[in-house]
Amino acid sequence: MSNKSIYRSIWETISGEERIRVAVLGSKGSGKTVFLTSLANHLLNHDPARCPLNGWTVTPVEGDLAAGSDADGIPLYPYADARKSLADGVWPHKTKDWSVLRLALRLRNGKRRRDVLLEVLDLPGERVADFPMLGRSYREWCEWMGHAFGGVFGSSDPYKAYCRAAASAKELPELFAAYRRFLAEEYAACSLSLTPSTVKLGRDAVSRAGGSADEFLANIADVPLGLDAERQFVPLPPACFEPDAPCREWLKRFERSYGAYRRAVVDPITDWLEDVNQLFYFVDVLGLLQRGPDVYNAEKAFGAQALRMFARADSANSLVRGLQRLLDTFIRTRIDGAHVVATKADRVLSEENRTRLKNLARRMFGATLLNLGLDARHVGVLSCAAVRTTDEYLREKALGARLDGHSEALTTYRAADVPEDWPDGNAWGIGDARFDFQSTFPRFDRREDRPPPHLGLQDILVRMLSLQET
Ligand SMILES: Nc1nc2c(ncn2[C@@H]2O[C@H](COP(=O)(O)OP(=O)(O)O)[C@@H](O)[C@H]2O)c(=O)[nH]1
Ligand SMILES: [Mg+2]
Repeated sequence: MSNKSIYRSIWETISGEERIRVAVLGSKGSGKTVFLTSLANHLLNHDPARCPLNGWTVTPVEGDLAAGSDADGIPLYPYADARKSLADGVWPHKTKDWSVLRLALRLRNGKRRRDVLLEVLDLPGERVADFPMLGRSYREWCEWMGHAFGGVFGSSDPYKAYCRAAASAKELPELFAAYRRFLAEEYAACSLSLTPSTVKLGRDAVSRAGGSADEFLANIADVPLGLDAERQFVPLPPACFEPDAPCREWLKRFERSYGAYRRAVVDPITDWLEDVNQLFYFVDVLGLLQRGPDVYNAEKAFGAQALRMFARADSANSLVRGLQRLLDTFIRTRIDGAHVVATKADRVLSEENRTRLKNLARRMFGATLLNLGLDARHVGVLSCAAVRTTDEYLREKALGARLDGHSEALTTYRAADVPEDWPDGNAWGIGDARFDFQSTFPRFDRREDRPPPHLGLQDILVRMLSLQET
């Protein structure tokens, strides 16, 4: 048990309040922020008819919905703003900073009563790419980068080219230019593992993109590879650790800059995560079907890496232990549940399609989940729509939804079917017409005491709050 877990147990004994810490992770656009808003709305205004929880009812404990930041300086999730945006019929803006939703709740079921402090993390997906820095010295991180891009997640030619350039680089600008080139090529190949992640999403909340490698490269040309221009760092290949390698002179400098970056950007988040007991990894299966095999591969690598960070340290499974030694410094959590959630399930018609959605997510991450070393009853794959934006006309095999941001009018359209398995890579391209799942606009009532319609939110809540029938 970590020190933190001991503190938590003591706190729970004194206060009679359980603390449940939840990490919601997933790549950009997988639906985390919308989920948090709907979840908070339902818990603050629980209506068992809208969200049945095995006989439990939830009421918020008065006065604990402070805005701003909590005692540790962690920003609190801007629930009111996000809800207002959704009630205005627009999706929330992209998440630029991490934040925590904190809800003090009283749960009742007959004579049973529980007081729960629920804390849920909302994290911009980009930051997950920095997690491998956790617990690693600069040198260990360099080794990890070599492993990760040199075979474990697929062999990266741009990384090999970068290593060759680094070994012969004479000046820092030359070295940094070579690393930026590598980042740009990875970006163009849809990789989600761009680190340091502030290149993609600055701490000033500026997000950078581009249509091609060159365009992305132009957009990051002046962005520091580290906290600022004076504290830049890049991984050095093994050749640079040889006694008389010229690039060795940069070692000390990079060690310092790397340490500063880790302390400022990575450690606060991973410290928080150390005390997590429930993990939900979100995946936008429908988006992947639309975007083709490159994005699928990138998401699979990214998700597996994120999930494995939470593997139980004491896992009895030797495969897990072997993997951890090889590539992960993992988060020493007390985690006891991990779920993968296929989101936006309201964009398809019927239970059958939603089951297929779940199956596709299981094919991607099922094996990784089982290997985390958790009790099999506490891992699983679910599908969900945090807000249901469509009406279902089963007989016509059609959906009705607002497809246009400007009008209130509903459009009725034939919804595409989810395939039974991931398509064959060669016969699956970007924008494949078979996977035309429409984007819709949110439906939140202006009245806050009417939480939004949803699909399957209760299944997530039951697991998150441990409300399973006994
Ligand atoms: N139809 C539907 N679309 C959703 C739902 N949740 C998210 N979306 C879509 O996915 C986008 C990204 O959601 P968001 O929560 O911001 O993703 P995040 O980057 O993981 O926080 C939104 O702008 C919506 O277009 C949902 O429950 N139903
Ligand atoms: Mg977000």
